[in-house]
Amino acid sequence: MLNEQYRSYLRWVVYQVYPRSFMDSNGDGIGDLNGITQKLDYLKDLGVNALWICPCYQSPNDDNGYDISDYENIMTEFGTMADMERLIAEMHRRDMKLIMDLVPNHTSTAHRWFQESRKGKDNPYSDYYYWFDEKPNDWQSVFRGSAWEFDPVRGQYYLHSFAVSQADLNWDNPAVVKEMQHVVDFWTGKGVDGFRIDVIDMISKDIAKGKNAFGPRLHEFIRALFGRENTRCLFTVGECWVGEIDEMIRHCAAERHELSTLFQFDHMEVGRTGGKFIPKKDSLKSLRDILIRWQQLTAEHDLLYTLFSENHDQPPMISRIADDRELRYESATCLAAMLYLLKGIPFIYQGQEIGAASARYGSIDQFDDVETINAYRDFRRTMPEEEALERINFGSRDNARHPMAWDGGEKGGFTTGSPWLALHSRYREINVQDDMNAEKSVGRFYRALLRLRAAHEAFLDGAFRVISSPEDPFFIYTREGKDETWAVVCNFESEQEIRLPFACEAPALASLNRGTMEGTYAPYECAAARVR
Ligand code: TEU
Ligand code: CA
Repeated sequence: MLNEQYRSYLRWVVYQVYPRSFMDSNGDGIGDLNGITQKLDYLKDLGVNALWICPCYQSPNDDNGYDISDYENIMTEFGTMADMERLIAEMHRRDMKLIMDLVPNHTSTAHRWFQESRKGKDNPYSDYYYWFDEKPNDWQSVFRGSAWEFDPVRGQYYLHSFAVSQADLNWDNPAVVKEMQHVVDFWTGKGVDGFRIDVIDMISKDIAKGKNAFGPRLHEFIRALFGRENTRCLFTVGECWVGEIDEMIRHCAAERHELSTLFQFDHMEVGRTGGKFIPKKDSLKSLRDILIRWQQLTAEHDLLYTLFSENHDQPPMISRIADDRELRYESATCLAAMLYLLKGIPFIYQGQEIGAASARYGSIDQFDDVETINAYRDFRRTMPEEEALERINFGSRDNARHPMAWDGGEKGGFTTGSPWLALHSRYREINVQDDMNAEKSVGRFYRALLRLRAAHEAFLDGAFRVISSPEDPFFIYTREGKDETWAVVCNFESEQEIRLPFACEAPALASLNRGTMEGTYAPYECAAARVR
């Protein structure tokens, strides 16, 4: 049984904001904190009551804020600390929770700590990072190339698991633990309600044993951040690459006072193969089977599960395993019903609520993401431009980072200036205003779904039960609460005759007009009803 604090998180509906691309309030073409404040009522109306805001700390933006040069100051382009304090106050006035993005594994090489550390071996910051005379192994960066960079100032190699300018912090140095505890306390003091923690499993390494993550002190370090008296009250969600339930238990069992929950990424591999740039024919069936597994595992072990299908690193799911063209509305609403009526905490990525799809561009110059550009350079060593661009268009993180299109006007209602990244190639078709006015509106469906979910305890902590069979080309499940049971039907890519083993009321939620829960379902049609 989940404890009271964890059960309260089941009422959270989190919207992930990529601040650079959400709303520009001052015409410089870059999204900012005041732009988020301007849109709080839009988010409240959507049915959201918590925000996860990607890093907005001082940064040179080599990795768009995940390369931090000052954890306790706001990125110049995003505004001021006063703007952040106003955003927090305005959110709390609307009873919205704020989850900040903590990046404890690495800093920008522009950070004061790195600038001091590189000066030599005898200063207080010398061991804040990993320094070696020679490369101790052949580790590769996640963004390609060696993970070891020679620094001419210090005359040694330092570790960077990501971009060259993202130096990994040495957590075995107690001073680093203290610094990160201070960062958590600083933002908790500002009224922040929780943290999403970037690559949390990497903060403990064992270089001698070749482990760049899940090192021997991982849980000690996580507890050093969130197991303290003043931090146990925080909501914490780790970006973890755990594969098995026993690892998730070690991270998230309530009595361990480590993480409240985590992002489990098994389903992020659907629709692709051999890394993130090569598509693979796939369908919602793959997503369904993974969701079923983790619904059952987390229920069995009283763990909180995060319900998400995208984020700022992933191309939109409907472009990968559904139909983002002729059946874009049906695909987007089916994915929402399939995901967000399950047991867990909904995480909605900006644009998902209007059926955002992947973009397409004809030149690498229209991309920004460091991972994408490094991958393109790699591909061009062995393949023609056209094939390299095909891969980039499929897998680039920029697919999720185009400025939010609030309308189909000249700059998509995002800015009055020149947008930092090209507007989405389909923004005139996919934008908030046109969606809300459309006969089939993804946004209206999201509002109805989130209202239904919030109104019925069965969707918050009712038991999950699979009704459909593994070979069915659709997904039927129920949520059994104390007083009522609800059924959810999500059809996949082909028209199906669907029968249920129980009687239902008329659908309380339906993506297309239908009067009963049984009968013919159009491709990607979905519905939910109370079981009689
Ligand atoms: O991503 C961690 C991570 O594992 C990356 O490999 C990411 O999943 C990859 O881009 C997927 O192809 C986190 C952040 O979410 C990401 O935006 C940062 O670039 C990265 O850490 C470094 O901070
Ligand atoms: Ca701006």
